[in-house]
Amino acid sequence: MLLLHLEGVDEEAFARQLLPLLKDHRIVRRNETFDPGEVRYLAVWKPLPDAFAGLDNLKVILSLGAGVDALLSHPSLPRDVPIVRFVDEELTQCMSDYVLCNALMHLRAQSRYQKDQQNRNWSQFYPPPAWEISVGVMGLGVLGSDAVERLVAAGFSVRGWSRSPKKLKGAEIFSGADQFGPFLSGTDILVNLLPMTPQTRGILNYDLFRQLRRDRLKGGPAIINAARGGHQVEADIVRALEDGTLGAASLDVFNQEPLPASSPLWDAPNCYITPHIAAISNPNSGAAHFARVIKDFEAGRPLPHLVDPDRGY
Ligand code: NDP
Ligand code: OXD
Repeated sequence: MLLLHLEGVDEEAFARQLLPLLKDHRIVRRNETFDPGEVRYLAVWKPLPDAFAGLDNLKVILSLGAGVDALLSHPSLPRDVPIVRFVDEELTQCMSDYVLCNALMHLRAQSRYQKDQQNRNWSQFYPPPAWEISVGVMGLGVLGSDAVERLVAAGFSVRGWSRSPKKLKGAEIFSGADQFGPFLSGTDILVNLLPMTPQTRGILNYDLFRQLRRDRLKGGPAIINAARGGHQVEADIVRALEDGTLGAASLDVFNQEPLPASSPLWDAPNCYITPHIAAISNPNSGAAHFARVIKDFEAGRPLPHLVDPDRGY
């Protein structure tokens, strides 16, 4: 039996898509009557406090999110059940589209021209070619490494930073805490695609902003955060945008979502806010993913994209 616990997502659409793919399985939703002891698979998005209640025979947890921070911090998460996270071509494409769009916007001095237009001011300033601007990507997993590839193809100078060393074509790679400073000091546009872990919480703070390169991008360095709101210290972003430590910020994620109307981020200068839409897990690909994982598991094949709870992602 597969239980859908897709809080905030169209569960009915998922059930409809899954039915023909998993004909031999009973698919249940939380509001139906079923014996929780019979549930073998849990497909989950934003787990509620009772997400695991009575699920004593669970074999696999299928996360609809690429990020599993909410699952791993759940107090009732069964520790011995494997978690498979969502990895999907469309999700990856959309995330890289978001990163590229915002990096190009900062390269092409969009904040400046937007203000000039509002003031009916004709002032010619020629943005530099992409290769003069260095985009630094934090997190070089599924999403970060694709973003690097797309930024390299767009002509930027690209650098990346991750926990372990890597090789990515056309990019300079840094790893570990020792190389974080040198990574930041050559970065004009900083992209965050890290998972949310105790080590990465609050990483986007004022002290970090001061370490970014200041002399290339007119108006100051920019940040792009499409990972998790918990990565950013929002008061520090407002302060940095106001005092010019940062020239611009593109934010797709927030500490509290929806972003409260009272947040000073809404009015911060050159702050580009989107409502957690950089990349979405859609019912078509999500259902295909869940069905594939279950079928592979039942055929004795290894589970893909396994989360390591000790590592935190
Ligand atoms: P992956 O797990 O594939 O990659 C994580 C990367 O971060 C790895 O390169 C890893 O290093 C690196 N990393 C982890 N911890 C550290 C650390 N302490 N220091 C340096 N590097 C570290 O994740 P994905 O690329 O699939 O996704 C990244 C995040 O994007 C998700 O966790 C999720 O929060 C967010 N997301 C946001 C969406 C949105 O719509 N805004 C949509 C989808 C995802 P190493 O390679 O050495 O292991
Ligand atoms: C995810 C997200 O983690 O959409 O997949 O944020």
